[in-house]
Amino acid sequence: MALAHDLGALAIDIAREAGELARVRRTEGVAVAATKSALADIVTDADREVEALIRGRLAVERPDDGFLGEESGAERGTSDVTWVVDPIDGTVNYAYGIPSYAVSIAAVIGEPTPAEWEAVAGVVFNPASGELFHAVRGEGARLGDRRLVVNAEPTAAGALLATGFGYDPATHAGDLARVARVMPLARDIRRAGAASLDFAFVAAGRLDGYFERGLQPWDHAAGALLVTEAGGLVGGAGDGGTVSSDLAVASGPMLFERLLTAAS
Ligand code: LIP
Repeated sequence: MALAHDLGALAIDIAREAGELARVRRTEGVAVAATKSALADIVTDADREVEALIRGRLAVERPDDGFLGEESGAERGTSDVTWVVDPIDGTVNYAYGIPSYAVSIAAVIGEPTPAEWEAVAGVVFNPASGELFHAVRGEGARLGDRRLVVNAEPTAAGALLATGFGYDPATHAGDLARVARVMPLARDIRRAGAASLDFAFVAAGRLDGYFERGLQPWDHAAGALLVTEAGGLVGGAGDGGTVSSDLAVASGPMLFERLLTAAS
């Protein structure tokens, strides 16, 4: 699909520029601009500045497309393409200076909701590590130029799994109960603090699987495509087929059903 390939190339170019801005602002010192859904749900001036850069580039390059961003909201376009953007995923890591955060940009076609859209291109770029994960539908997932493949199944020691916890303390008991239900599948659990990188690490075989409740569309739009283009499966609550705020699950094919059942 020539369009998807072109959208992917544009996403990479913009992600690199946006990531460099985020990296520079981090070196200059990061200020919390506001809190959102909970005291722990922060937004920094850099989040807003980086999203403005991304949105501005897209307005020039793809003026008819829609936009759905964590910080500046949604705007429908007149084309069939919507850009789903988390300018700095792993905001709390970013604010604390933990070098595990990413610019996440996805191009989707169709209705701009996770249950309806088809992601056709995605980029997850960690400017602190320089690692740029990218995928175009039908063309595979890559870290730089290296093709990515998920772990088909965990070793006999169990699965190395990642998860996360919501910003609202009232959700922590349920999230911890979910970890307890999943633990019999695991050799260990990682909590890296950036959903897009968790998906990217599943795609790269650095994790056997990932599960989390409470993700927003911009947290998973690009990362889920990385996983499926690397031969993995993604899904969530209900029929298990769609990632949503109720539940996100991603893994290689042999683990997926067990992980989805335990995490549901
Ligand atoms: C974050 C996710 C993380 C999750 C946090 C938050 P943000 O996104 O990447 O996996 O546990 O609650 O949703 O807020 O840094 O863009």
